[in-house]
Order: sequence, then C-alpha cells, then structure tokens
Amino acid sequence: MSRVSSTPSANSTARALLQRLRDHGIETVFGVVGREAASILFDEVPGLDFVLTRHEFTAGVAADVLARITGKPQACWATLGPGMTNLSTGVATSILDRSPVIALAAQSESHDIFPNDTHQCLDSVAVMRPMTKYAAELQRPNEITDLVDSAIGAAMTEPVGPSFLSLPVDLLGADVDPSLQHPPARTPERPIGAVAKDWEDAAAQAAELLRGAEHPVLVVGASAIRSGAVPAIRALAERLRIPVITTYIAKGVLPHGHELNYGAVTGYMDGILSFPALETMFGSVDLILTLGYDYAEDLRPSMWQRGIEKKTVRVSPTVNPIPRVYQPDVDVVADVLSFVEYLDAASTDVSAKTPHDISALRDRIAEFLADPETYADGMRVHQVMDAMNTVMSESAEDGEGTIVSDIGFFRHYGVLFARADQPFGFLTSAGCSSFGYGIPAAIGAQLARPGQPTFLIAGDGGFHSNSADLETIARLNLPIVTVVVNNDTNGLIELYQNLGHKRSHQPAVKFTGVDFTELARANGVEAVKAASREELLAALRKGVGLGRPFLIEVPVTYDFQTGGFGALAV
Ligand code: TP9
Ligand code: MG
Repeated sequence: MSRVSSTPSANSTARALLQRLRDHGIETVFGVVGREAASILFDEVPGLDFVLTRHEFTAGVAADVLARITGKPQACWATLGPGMTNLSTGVATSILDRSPVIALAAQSESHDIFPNDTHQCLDSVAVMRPMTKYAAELQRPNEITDLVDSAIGAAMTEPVGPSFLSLPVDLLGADVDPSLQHPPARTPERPIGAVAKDWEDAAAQAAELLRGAEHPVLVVGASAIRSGAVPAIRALAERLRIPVITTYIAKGVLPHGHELNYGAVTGYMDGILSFPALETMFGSVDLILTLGYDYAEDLRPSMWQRGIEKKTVRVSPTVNPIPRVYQPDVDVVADVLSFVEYLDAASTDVSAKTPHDISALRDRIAEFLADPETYADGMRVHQVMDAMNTVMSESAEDGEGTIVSDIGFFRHYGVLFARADQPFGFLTSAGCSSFGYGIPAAIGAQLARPGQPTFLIAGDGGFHSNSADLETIARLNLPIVTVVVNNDTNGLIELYQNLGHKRSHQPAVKFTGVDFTELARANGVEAVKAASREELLAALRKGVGLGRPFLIEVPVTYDFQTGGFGALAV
C-alpha cells in the first residue's frame, strides 16, 4: 500500500515548518529521517542544513550541546515510533541538562493514528510530555507556524528545556494557506525567567549578609551563564575578592588558572583525591551565594554543609522546586545578571574580603596531576587528564577550547582536573548523565566552535554504547581528538559494587576487549594507541594538528579505594 499521496508543493506544511525554524535562527537539524522523507526535504529552505546521524540519541544530544553553547534553540528530527523513542533519551538529556531543543518527530497519517495498533504508531505526545516544556501534535496544517512559535517560547523559558512536535506525515505534505499572515518570529535573546515582585528586598538582605560575611563564596550554576552574567560575576568576584565555585557544567566562569577559581564540586572528589576536599572548600565559609542554583546540576546542599555554620542565599530565575532539600536564608527569585548588578551597586562601600585558604587542596590536585609513576597495568586517569590539559593549553588560543566528557568514573576526574577557560569549556551531562553522550556532545561543540580545539574523553563502556556515530564525525570531517580510556569495564559501576558490597561481580561490569583503534579506522577515523604519558602527549599533539578526526586508545586502571565517597550516600 502506498502511503504517499502527491508531490509536496511550495506551500507545504513541511516547508512552512522548516521556514519558521529558520526564522527563529535555527541553521541545523540533526536526525534520522524515515518514510516521511516523501513529504519533507530539508534543503528546501536556504540556510538550513540537515546533519544525518547514526542514532537519534546522537541527534538529540548534538542539538542540546549546540543550543547550550550558542544560547539559541536548536532542532533534532526522528521518524515515528522507534525513531521517536530513540530520540527520547536525547530529549531527556535536554530537560535534565536544560537546553532549548526543538524535538520533531513524524507520526502516522492523521486518519490512521491508533497508538499501539497502527504500524510504528505510538502515542508520541504522551511519551514526550513528561520530559518536555511543551508537547503537541499538529492537527491542522495552518497551525504549524503557531506550534513552532509556542515550542520556541516554552523552550526558552527557565528552566530552559526541550519542546516536542508530533507531525502526521500526511499533514507535512499538505498545503498551508499561503495568504495567512504571521507576525515576525520573536526568538528570545536570552531565556525568560521568573521574577518575584519583592526580589529587590530579598537582594537587599543578601547585600546585608555579604557586608557582614568574612569568608563568602559564589557557587555558580549554568543559568548564571545563560543570563549573560559571567562578566559581571567576574568583576564582582575580583573587586570583593570572593572565590568562585561551580557545578560540573558551569566550569569556566572564571578561567582555569584564575586565583579566585576554586574549582568545581563533585561528590566523588574526596574519594578520588583521598583528601577532605569538600571540607577544605566549604569548612570555613560563612556565606554561600548560589547564583543560578539548579539542583539538577548535582551540587547538593549536603556537599557544602561542612565546618562552621553558614548562611545561604539562593538566586535563581525559578521558584525553588526543592524547598525541603535547600532552605536558603534568603531566596531571590530573579534574573541572575540583574541580581549581580544590584549586588555590585549595593556593595560599593564593602571592602575586599580575605579568600579562605584552599592551598592544601590545590597542592593535592597538583600532586595528582604530576604523578610521575609509570604503571605497568595502564595509565591512571589523572595522568590522562594532565596530558589533555597540557596539549589543550598549548593548542588553544586564550579563553578557547572545549574538553567534552562522556559519562563514567573518569568524568569525575574531568570535573576535578579538566581545564575550562571559557563558560561551557568543559562539557558533560550533569542532569541526565546518559552514557554515550560523548560523541554527540563533541559534534555539537565542534560545530558551535569551529575554529577551536575539541577534545573528547570517553570510557570504553559509554563510548561503545554509541560508537556508530564515529562515522558521522568522519563524514563531517570534524577535527575532534578523542581519547578512549579503556579498562574493558563499566568502571564506575564496579566502584559502586565495591562501595555497596565490598567486592565486585565481574559478569555485571566486564566486557571482552574491543580494539578501539580498529573500530575508529573501520569508521574512517585515524587512530593510535598510547600507553604512557610520553606516547599520549605525542598522540594528542599529532591529533590536534591534523585538522581531521583522530582517536587515541589508552589502557587505564582505577585504584579502587572505597574510602572518601561518603558524599555519594551509598
Ligand atoms: N545506561 C545509560 C544509558 N547511562 C548510564 N549512565 C548507565 C547506564 C549507568 N552507567 S557510567 C557507566 C554506566 C553503565 C559505565 C561507564 O563505563 P565506562 O567504561 O564508559 O567508564 P569507566 O571509566 O567508568 O570504566
Ligand atoms: Mg571503562
């Protein structure tokens, strides 16, 4: 049975959809097309490209990262049924990691939507609604432009996140009324957030607390970056000498080597370093100003509740969604930039503070990174990170470069040790943390920052869960330098076995060896193995100079010491 009725016209719904996406500034649609190809061609609208991926999850994450870096909405596409469900983990990433992604999926013909009965037909809106800001199915062709506008508006409202449109294939091919008048596309320049009527009163209380504080810190989350507050935060921190601590994904608010950059927080840091890192970071702090605080970024209040009693100020463009877990002394529901500007003006007479001393933590980190040992059973991940940092600082212009991390135990080494010299200079998925994130995130990063080096660190488990998109990297000839840290194990899960049971159960975490260099070559990516610091440094330098994709496989071993992981509350 043919499901294709006629050749789509210049007034097709598909074309109107693509034109409206373009009008909202979208230039790329990532995805996999199915039988709706009969009704839509992605080259019909000038300035809009389609990037074919091997898996829809890749499409979702590439759009997520491109949106995160550009601050603009981005789009991904899937066919109906299994395409849509494959895309759903990308959508889950965008809701938990806060990215304005417009997720689009074809649907059965409008007269044939019997979810769970029609071929490939699922109730897509029902699947997507709980993890989107907005989800709708097109009912009438003439409404396509309105649906795109609604999807964009919802996606750009804090907490920013994905919107979903389900598009019956017959309607995609049908005509819209060309005489319909639409207002110009209005894409918010920045996310739109909640502002409490009394926010300035709350901000005045925050200024009072700052005045009296001896050792305040700024704890910065990603919505501070989204609000455009980074230069203002830096100026305030430098004038009043207030240290800046970030979540995983807000690294880079201050450049890596800045004296007031006290680093990012992960619940794994005490365990990795065998050192009371959280105590050192927060023990003597008496005031915590959380700028753009977002619980999804996995910096939990329990992590800062160390040492002396402290006051807390929550600044966020959302109403506190977790009042039981985070009970701030002052709650400022407002735009982060507006708050920082207010605080700056309200504290002109406040003299500079004395930053609390974290030199013991810095020494411990430096000691780790410099680890001179040659290990017969594989490099240690901190040595790998040190080599990546070295070559990144050699090859990137000041304030440039991106280190992307897939999900695994190594990711927490990245949070602790990776250079980030610009906001989103270190990319990982804090909220969703789906393994396999690395390749698509690196694709998004390299497309967003074409002139800058992109390094990807991934584990064997996560990388091979989504390695088919190596071919996408090769096809697009993206100069991404990938380091696969290979222990033939889902290492983070082995750590949890050890934490929970004091032993591991190998069948649940061990793989047979995969040769990642052969895998890379089979996909058109040049690759080498590196087993020591010297070999890795040489390979990274070669890779970064190539101007095309390159992969380095590094055998690694973790030393599982289970002490110090108390913050994980296993
Ligand atoms: N399934 C998905 C989609 N995502 C996650 N995060 C899991 C399962 C649970 N996590 S992090 C991880 C798992 C299975 C294993 C990572 O192993 P790796 O080889 O990529 O890294 P490493 O260094 O920990 O061995
Ligand atoms: Mg592994």
